[in-house]
Amino acid sequence: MNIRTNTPATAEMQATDAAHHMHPFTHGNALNAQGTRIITRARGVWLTDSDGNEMLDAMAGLWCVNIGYGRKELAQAAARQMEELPYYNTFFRTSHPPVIALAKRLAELAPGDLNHVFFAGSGSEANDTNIRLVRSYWAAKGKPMKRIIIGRKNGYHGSTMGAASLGGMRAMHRQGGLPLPDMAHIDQPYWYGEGAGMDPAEFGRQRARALEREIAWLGVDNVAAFIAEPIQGAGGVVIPPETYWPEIQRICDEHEILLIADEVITGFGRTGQWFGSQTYQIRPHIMTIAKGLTSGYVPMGASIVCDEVAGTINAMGEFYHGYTYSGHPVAAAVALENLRILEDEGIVDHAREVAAPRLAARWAELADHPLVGEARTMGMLGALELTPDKARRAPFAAEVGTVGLRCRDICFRSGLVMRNVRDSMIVSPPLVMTEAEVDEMFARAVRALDETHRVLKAEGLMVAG
Ligand code: PXG
Repeated sequence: MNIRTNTPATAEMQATDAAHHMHPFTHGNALNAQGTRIITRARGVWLTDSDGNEMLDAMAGLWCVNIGYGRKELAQAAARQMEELPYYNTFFRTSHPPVIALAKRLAELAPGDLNHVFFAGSGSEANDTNIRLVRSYWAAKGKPMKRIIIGRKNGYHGSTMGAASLGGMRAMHRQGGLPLPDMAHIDQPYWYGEGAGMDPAEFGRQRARALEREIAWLGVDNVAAFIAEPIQGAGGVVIPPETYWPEIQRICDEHEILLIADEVITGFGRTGQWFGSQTYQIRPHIMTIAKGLTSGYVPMGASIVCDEVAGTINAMGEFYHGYTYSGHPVAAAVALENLRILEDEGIVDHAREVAAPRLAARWAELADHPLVGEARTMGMLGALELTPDKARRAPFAAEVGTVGLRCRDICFRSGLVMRNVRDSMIVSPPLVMTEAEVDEMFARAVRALDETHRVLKAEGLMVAG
């Protein structure tokens, strides 16, 4: 444990933070009693806090810093654009060079005929755009009844009213009267958690066919679209069985259902291809992007839309939708520079051929740890399912999340940002990680798991529920 006691400067910032800053996804009073960790600098895959502690960031911020921290080229691109044209909108028959270049670049990178980009400020906003796009599309096609969008339980699509409704997070729905009308949610392809005893391939097919059943139940004339993350991120890095996506694709093809791939996490190299849709050979009509689009250096999200949907929307008259910051020039300039770096430095290839295989190999070793029920990876995403009973892969007797949170705190204290979802631990590191850095991440994970195991035993928490 290399944590030093808080300096007076840190304590003062913590007090001010507690007094005035409301944090996202946080129990405010609990946090304020404990105090925040204040991150002051970052380089490569390393974070530094206000007391000088260094931490290896196995989460790439919040799944977004794909090219790593501290790339001056992005700062320079932002500065140049701010001096040239810091802001202009794209509403009233106006456009500007960076947004034009970025739309073209994204159309080139995105698979199939995803050739048209509607810009937003975040992934949530982009998904709100998608709700309006797909409903407007069907209305323009003379089928205004096709309004229902099917998502998945434990899916995550953002935190606005619309995006949270698409998502299947029950705790979020309970706050604020969600989901909005005309949203439905099917079961997720979470084999470890929900497929016990079943062959994974069969489980994958079964969970995909839940979509077909739901469409039949709701009536195909009422269903506009299905939205899903190629791999669920916030839900706990749920990697679907290989049978899942081909079956989903078949169902969407056979029924008149638009497919929205939410690539906010899986985009821009995370799975070893530019997009998760390529990894899983999905042919979406719309793709949601954000995060890795700018490597998180500035906020930006977008919907990349296929020829048919964009053509219909463009022809229907005015689409009454847009954000002040749709296609913000500074964000667009930063995104372009980020994409240039990803491409020129072969970072997606590096992720696929160097970093991800190393992560997969080291992660597989963790499967032997007495606390680990399953260790899985896909590209630069990984999860560890913690269990008190390896043989039965049983859950803990303690309230769900108790052990995960314990482990997360121990990770942080031992210089590793690896976070928990329920009682699983997840990683999504910068794609630029070297093999040595993957090894360092692994070594820190082992130390943290050992320490967690020791603490759980000492406190009598290694008990199955
Ligand atoms: N779709 C997906 C798949 C996401 O992961 C969003 C949409 C929303 O993007 P914005 O930019 O509006 O946040 C996300 C965001 C977590 C966590 O705890 C994950 C996200 C956001 C906040 C927390 O893992 N993902």
